[in-house]
Amino acid sequence: MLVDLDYFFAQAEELKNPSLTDKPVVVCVYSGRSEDSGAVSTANYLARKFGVKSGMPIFLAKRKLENAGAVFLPVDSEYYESVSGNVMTTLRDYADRFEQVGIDEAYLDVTAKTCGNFADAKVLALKVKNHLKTEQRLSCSIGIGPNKIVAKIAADIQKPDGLTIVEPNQVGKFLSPLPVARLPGVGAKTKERMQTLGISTIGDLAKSDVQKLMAVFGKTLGTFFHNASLGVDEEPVQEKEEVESISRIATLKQDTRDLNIILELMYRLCKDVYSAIAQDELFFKTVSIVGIMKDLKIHTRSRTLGDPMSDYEILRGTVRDLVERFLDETDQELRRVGVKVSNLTKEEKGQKQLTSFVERE
Ligand code: DCP
Ligand code: CA
Ligand code: CA
Repeated sequence: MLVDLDYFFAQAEELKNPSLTDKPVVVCVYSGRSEDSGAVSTANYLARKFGVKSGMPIFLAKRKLENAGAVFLPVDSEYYESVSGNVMTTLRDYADRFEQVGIDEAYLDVTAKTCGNFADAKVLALKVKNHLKTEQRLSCSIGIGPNKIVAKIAADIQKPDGLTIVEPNQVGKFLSPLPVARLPGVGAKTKERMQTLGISTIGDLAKSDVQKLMAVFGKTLGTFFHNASLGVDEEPVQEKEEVESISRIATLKQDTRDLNIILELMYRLCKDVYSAIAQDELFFKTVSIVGIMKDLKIHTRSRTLGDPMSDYEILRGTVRDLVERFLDETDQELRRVGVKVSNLTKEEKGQKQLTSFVERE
């Protein structure tokens, strides 16, 4: 079962302020360069009726919603994380095994709970929907299938407040008429390449020769597309490991290679990254910077420290050093910059080793 919250950021805003519910609501990532520069993160279904979509420039969304009484809001990530956390805690109890993917969706393996019976799975899904509706005032769409990929596509097919069930013997009939872009991993480029091969539906893909697909897309992707088109997916529902990295990225007010201007922004990103790791009581061992240049090329530089650290000054100093060295190596102006910490652990390895050393003595 795949559970995905409907128009999540915008729905969370409606939850915060119920008077928004009958208005078009657009949640925006403002780049800060000028008043309306930036992109739409998501919009409620009322705003979508006017053609507003995720990723669209804000000025275009404003144009489409002129005189519609629309509300434009900046993203409030911390709040969405907390809403998401509550939802995930609720969902977890309904699953034999649980896997959160992204902020607003999760896979629930309910095979044992339902004895593999799809009618029982439907009853369970209705319970989940009702639980989220009454206790958290949130609507979601659910897909149920014999595996993750079918469940995911099923959840996407009927929104908002959808429930789509695809039993094993219906998989072929369900998938074959759908456009290939419905498959996870098929973006605009892949879709175009498939089009040139005469493949427009998942059914077309299922009929294509797997050797030919591997020749065009490489072995891994070719095999994946072949299996996906047949609704074959052996991936288990699996609890994800701890977060692997924490990063923040931002756009400079103007393209520049002025060290002080760049550092001013990067230190702000360091603060954000630092507060996230401090909150989770994490230690970092690797510090990276990312620079997106005027020509949109992306460069990264990293340093791995001798020991896991939790010190703000070390983060800041390492970032400063990496930036200085990077500016030495390039003569281009920077457009966007980012800070990332990875190799995260819960405790200081150094201390642990010391303790076990003492014990062995
Ligand atoms: N998101 C974003 N930018 C994107 C896509 C998504 O910032 N290009 C954010 C905002 C979404 C959230 O991620 O609310 C979840 O993404 P979904 O793709 O699940 O989209 P929604 O939940 O907004 O809508 P839907 O009802 O179609 O699931
Ligand atoms: Ca969603
Ligand atoms: Ca989602």
